[in-house]
Amino acid sequence: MNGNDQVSRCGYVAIVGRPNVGKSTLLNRILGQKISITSKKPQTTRHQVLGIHTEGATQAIYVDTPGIHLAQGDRNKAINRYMNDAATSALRDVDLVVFIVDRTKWTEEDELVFQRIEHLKVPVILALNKVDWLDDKAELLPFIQKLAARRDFAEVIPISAIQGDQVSVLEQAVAQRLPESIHYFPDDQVTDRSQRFLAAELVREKIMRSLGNELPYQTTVEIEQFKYQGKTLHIHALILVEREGQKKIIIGEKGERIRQIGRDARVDMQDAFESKVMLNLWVKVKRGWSDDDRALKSLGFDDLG
Ligand SMILES: Nc1nc2c(ncn2[C@@H]2O[C@H](COP(=O)(O)OP(=O)(O)OP(=O)(O)O)[C@@H](O)[C@H]2O)c(=O)[nH]1
Ligand SMILES: [Mg+2]
Repeated sequence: MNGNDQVSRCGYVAIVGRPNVGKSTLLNRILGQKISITSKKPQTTRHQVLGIHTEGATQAIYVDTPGIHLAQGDRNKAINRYMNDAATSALRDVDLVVFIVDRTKWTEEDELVFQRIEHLKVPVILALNKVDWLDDKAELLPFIQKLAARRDFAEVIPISAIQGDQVSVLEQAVAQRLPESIHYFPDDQVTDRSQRFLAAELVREKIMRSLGNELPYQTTVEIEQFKYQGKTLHIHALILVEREGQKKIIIGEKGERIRQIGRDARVDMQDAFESKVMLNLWVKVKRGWSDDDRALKSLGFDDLG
């Protein structure tokens, strides 16, 4: 597996934190490609996504997770329970945890995440993200001291996932703590997710990014066709919403919004799949999909280990 006499290392690294702190941005930055979608809105990631980063003799298998969030009102739906479970289950059997916070902002949801990692036996690295947005770096120290009084962190690293600052320091800190082991995945594999999954996610990302506050959470995407005809990849994606009115919003005035979503998604797909892509989008009302365990399962929300 490794051509020199370096020790072979491999292990699982959970990336956890409340919604919107930059977990998926960090994963994409480490891998140098987009495998997990990101947006300004909380609760963008819904599934566990593995990002496999192999460098020389070391293979770090990062687990991107949905942000752990409080159940309240509408958020106490089946899909929200699924997301919190997906995040929490990622903490089982990992070798290392990267706990991400947004600078020195500490909310009730950060506290909730912290309580889930507080007593873990594996090392936890604390990453303070978005420091490119921090005016006064002196703010970090008292914040770190307070947290470090509550649990021993293997390392505390201020980073900017979006600009890449200190991300290699974080990668090093991870690499040196991985157990000696053979690699679990082939060295050229970057994720456990299929291209179909990524295609659906890219459509959802554009929906998240182009719509107002509530609607994105009522939406999911199913890929109905994913096949090559000659050199062109033909993708048909079905956007499911909860209500008729939501369908109208996604389609937009004279279909303008859905065309824009399609154009943006297609650009990313061509990049990701290194192929010409023809993308067709449909919108359909499927009432109650987000609060119905059976419907969720049939839509692929059934991957909890
Ligand atoms: N300024 C700045 N913005 C960042 C940084 N990292 C992430 N962001 C932004 O923060 C927002 C949330 O990023 P995501 O990576 O989607 O966050 P997440 O933690 O995966 O969120 P969920 O999937 O909802 O749990 C996006 O708008 C990112 O561009 C950073 O280092 N600096
Ligand atoms: Mg995410």
